Amino acid sequence: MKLLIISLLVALAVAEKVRYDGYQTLRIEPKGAIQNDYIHHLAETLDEKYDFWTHTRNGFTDVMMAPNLVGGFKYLLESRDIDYHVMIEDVQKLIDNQDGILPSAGFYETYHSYDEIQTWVTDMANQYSIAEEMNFATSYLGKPINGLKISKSTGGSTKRIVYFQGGIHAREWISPATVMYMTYQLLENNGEGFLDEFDFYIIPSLNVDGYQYSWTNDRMWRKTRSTYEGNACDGVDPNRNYMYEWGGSGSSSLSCSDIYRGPAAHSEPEVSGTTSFLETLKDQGRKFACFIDFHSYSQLWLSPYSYMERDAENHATQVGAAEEACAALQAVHGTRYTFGASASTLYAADGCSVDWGYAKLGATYSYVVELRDKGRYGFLLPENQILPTGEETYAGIKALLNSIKNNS
Ligand code: 0X9
Ligand code: ZN
Repeated sequence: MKLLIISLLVALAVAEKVRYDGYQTLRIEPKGAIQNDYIHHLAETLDEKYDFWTHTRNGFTDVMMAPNLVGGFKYLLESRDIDYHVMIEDVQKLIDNQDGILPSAGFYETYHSYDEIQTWVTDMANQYSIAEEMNFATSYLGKPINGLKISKSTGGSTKRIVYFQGGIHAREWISPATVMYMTYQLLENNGEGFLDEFDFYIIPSLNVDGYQYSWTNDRMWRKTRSTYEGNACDGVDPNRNYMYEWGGSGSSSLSCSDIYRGPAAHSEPEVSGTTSFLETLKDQGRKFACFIDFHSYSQLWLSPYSYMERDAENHATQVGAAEEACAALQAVHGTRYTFGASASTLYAADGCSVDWGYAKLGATYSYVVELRDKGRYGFLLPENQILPTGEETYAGIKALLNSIKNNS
């Protein structure tokens, strides 16, 4: 009987999961200003019903849609002579195939659940004397957002801070996986000589509620899991929730949008908690050298500003260091990244972490890094790419930190 109940419960839990059978992802490649403006307009007006995975101002846009919407959408594009192709035929098939390629995969060759990530944090802190477990914040659903401090200093440090965060967008699983791999490498290699210069603060998975939800209920979930009275949909895009130029045109006021900015800046405890943690360090007189928010996908290394096409005062320095990072990254497995200022390279997005890290926290080297791939798998990057992504990104980070070291 007990077994029956358990299997019924399991069946129910499985049945609850959102399925993406027959969902397609199209890659749209508009040409010229009229087509570009039209796609931009579609992304702004249809984004509650269609899932815009990514879009660039003057490049391609990837959009996922339910089977019943595919025909109409293709017709819309064809009638305007806009180029597109089907990038993913059946999203559910990719979700089903995503794991299980490596027969006896190691820890850094598989994706890990929220619980496993938090256990990993504790294990790292226990294993390495230079690592210390940190509770950065608590999520909307009351879960701890834990991470690590890596430092050689014992109290009263005046070293510049390097800060990494992963997993702000739930479905971008390669982000926490890469941050964990790099943290492990840093610990194994005793800080790679960087600990004389910097203290590291690292959060592998920031949006823990959303991440968990992407494991249990909806693989394509992006936002937090907060609920606000009067809102039709749950969740806020945490990367539109930062208190810098919050509430502009590169975000949405509609709760069902994937770029919903939330009812107020820092409404999300994941954002308010982690930013206050960092601000406290700043108030104690600490200087931030580097702030990186890891996302996927598109292979981009972007600096401020994001809220509009505007070059930061440190634009040349930022882009120069990003170029060095991307060259070192490419040298490992040949993976090509594009670098530049965020809004000019991608599209304007306000209330983003990269702008906050630069303008409010004062990190000269503030970036948003979009990891692999360029759309073949998108958010559903197979597990056999975790290790190579980790290796190349780590090489990029080391080059970046060396460049920061040499630049003052
Ligand atoms: O839109 C985002 O938050 C990031 N892309 S993602 O596909 N991972 O969601 C990029 C933010 C970078 N800033 C600009 N878009 N300007
Ligand atoms: Zn993202």
